[in-house]
Amino acid sequence: MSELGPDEAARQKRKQIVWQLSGDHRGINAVAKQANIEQLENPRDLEKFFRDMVFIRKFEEKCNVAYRLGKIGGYMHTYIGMEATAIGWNAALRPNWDYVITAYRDHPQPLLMGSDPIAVMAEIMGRSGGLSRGKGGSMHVYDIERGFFGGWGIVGGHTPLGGGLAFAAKYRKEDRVTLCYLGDGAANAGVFFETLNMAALWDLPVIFIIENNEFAMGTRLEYHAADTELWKRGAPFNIKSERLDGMDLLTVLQDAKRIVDYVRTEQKPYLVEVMNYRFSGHGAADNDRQLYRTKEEEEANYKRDPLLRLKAVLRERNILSDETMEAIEEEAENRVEDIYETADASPFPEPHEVYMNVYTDMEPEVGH
Ligand SMILES: Cc1ncc(C[n+]2csc(CCOP(=O)(O)OP(=O)(O)O)c2C)c(N)n1
Ligand SMILES: [Mg+2]
Repeated sequence: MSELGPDEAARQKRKQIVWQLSGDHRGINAVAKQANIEQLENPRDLEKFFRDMVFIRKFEEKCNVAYRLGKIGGYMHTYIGMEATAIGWNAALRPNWDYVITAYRDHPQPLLMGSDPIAVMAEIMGRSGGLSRGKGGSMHVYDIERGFFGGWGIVGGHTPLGGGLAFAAKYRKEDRVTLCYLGDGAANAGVFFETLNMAALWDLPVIFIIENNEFAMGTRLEYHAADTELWKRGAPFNIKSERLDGMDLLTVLQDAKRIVDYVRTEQKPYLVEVMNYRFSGHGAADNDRQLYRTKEEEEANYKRDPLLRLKAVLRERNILSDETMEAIEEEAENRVEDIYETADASPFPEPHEVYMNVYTDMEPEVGH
């Protein structure tokens, strides 16, 4: 038994799988040279995706700084390192029509779905200008107008809601697709299996995206899942399932489009296991990652960085020069600073608001 896990062989096997899926064994420049940009109607779209990815990365890096300054309270979990997954899947959706629901790594989705970034930042900072009026915080960003249904903290607990969204769409005869993201840890939750059963039974147009970032808090996949082949979770329910790469944006775009189109047309559920990796700790307060993973492992995964990969494609295929990419990064950094300053000027909710929008008819007690 190794120091980090009961099954070194399983880890090595997964590394092989991940390498093959993403072509990592060939090196990012070689992959970039052969990147399938022809799948895009307009290769210049890659510039937009690059801007999105840089913006999300800078936005969350700022969140990390703000958390350390005490400007953000409670729990906060970033999506840093996993951005290609949300960007690629979001691109396959119909804006302001399809539905998305996720757990608590929920900053990128509303940003991608068109929510006001100031309102996203203000929510994370617990301010009244936030999307949930500052009462949800980082884990409960929500923007119903855009079709973003949160932002949930109970592991696996939102998966039946994802099924419910798809049920509602089908019941109303609307051809909306629901993306229900969940983590590898959440894939063990009992309620997820019940949801799969009903989704299959009622042919619900929902895609369960299991983001296998290899950890549930400080617990490695082999320690928490009896079967680490998470894509097989759909098999007992006859749900079409597959394992996909989550780090290479071009690959994600292609897979996501194919599957979203299938689900919209066929009106059936789908399940994917997406291989990605979280670069940061579990949450902003997790600062001893070496308790459960080695520095060498982190270094190897930083080389799979979706942002580095996308930059390699833009450079190798002569879409953007290094200078232009640097300018875009600087622009995003300044934009994030402005967003942060504006959000910071928003007040905290009034104390009496704590009793609003909750299931109670209690009157606030004087002195509390
Ligand atoms: C039902 C429940 N049990 C335990 C927790 C504590 N908890 C919070 S996050 C987490 C790990 C979940 O890991 P995963 O689903 O892989 O998501 P990731 O954080 O990797 O995105 C746990 C156990 C919780 N929030 N809810
Ligand atoms: Mg995980």
